[in-house]
Amino acid sequence: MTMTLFSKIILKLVCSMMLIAPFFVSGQTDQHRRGLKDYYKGYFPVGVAVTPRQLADSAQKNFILKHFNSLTAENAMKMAPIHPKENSFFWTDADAIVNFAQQYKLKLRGHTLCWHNQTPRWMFYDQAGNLVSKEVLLQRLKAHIYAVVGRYKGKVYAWDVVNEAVADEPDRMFRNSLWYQICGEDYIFKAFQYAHEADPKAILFYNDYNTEYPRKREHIYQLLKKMRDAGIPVHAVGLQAHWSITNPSKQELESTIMRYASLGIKIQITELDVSIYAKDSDSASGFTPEREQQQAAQYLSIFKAFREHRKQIHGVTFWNLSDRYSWLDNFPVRGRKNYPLLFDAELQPKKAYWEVVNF
Ligand code: HAH
Repeated sequence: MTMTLFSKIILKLVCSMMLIAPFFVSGQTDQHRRGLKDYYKGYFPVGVAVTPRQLADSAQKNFILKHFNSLTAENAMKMAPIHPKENSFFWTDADAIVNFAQQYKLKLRGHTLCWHNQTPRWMFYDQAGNLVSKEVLLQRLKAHIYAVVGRYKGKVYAWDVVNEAVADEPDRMFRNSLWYQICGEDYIFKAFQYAHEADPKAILFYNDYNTEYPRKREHIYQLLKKMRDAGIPVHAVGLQAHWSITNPSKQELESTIMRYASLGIKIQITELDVSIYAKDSDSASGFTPEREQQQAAQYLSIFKAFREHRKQIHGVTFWNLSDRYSWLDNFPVRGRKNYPLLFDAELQPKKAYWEVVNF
């Protein structure tokens, strides 16, 4: 049956009215309904670091569900909070985050199994107060990883197994932590082996910051290459991405992505924020219009790079939800507030947000 041109036009009009009608009815535009995760569907999951208290607050909970499809526990899975004494674990907070992710079908990254910070003192000392031997420390590390990874097996799909083991000093390969002093570099390899034994399906990450600085980038590359060549189960690298309005440049970021990708491993952006202070010594604080503009431009540039490298980038996670609270408040400068995220303290999208979603 053929339709007249007139009836075709009428049909088209009716159909398009039906499509847009719901927005009129609910008074909502596309911009209101869609969250970050929706704009980046087809690119990568978009995640956020959370506390159990945020998930229990209904406004923040709904806001999280609108914008994000992946979570990381900001602190709850770290060694000191979750394993305060050798024979006691504190699961309550981590369980709350895991249950939330299960309930709402969000991806969940585990952070972190072995780090020099937020590690309980008992880990390194015996009852007499002396440092333990390498054998004892590795045994304790294994027990820790088996317990935590084992408990969340099948629920945490990716683990930051080792965090920040590479040194900041350009002439030094490994951070001189107690882990390193007692075990040498072996603790890094062992941590990956234990994690793989505890959950053979989990994607295992080496995670670090300042991954774009040329010397540190090469040191991390060498560590990853050594592990890959030795058959150690490291599957991915996490770029923390604690960046600023001036760092990194798009070109520095792109060469970093390509350098790590050349190892045949996956990359995720694991702890993204863009500090409004170019330097730690910037003491004149405050979210000035100029900084707001620079931050929007930096977010535009890095998300453009992420989209262009979608084949390499397997996830982007923000480190905190909004400028209401960031770990960068008071760090590294005491008394200095930062505004590093896409949403302001009232959870409203900032200029930078629109730069990230308008493409
Ligand atoms: C990250 N370190 C950690 O991975 C994360 O667990 C924590 O919540 C915040 C930031 C970044 C870092 C640091 O802690 C100290 C100095 C430089 C960078």
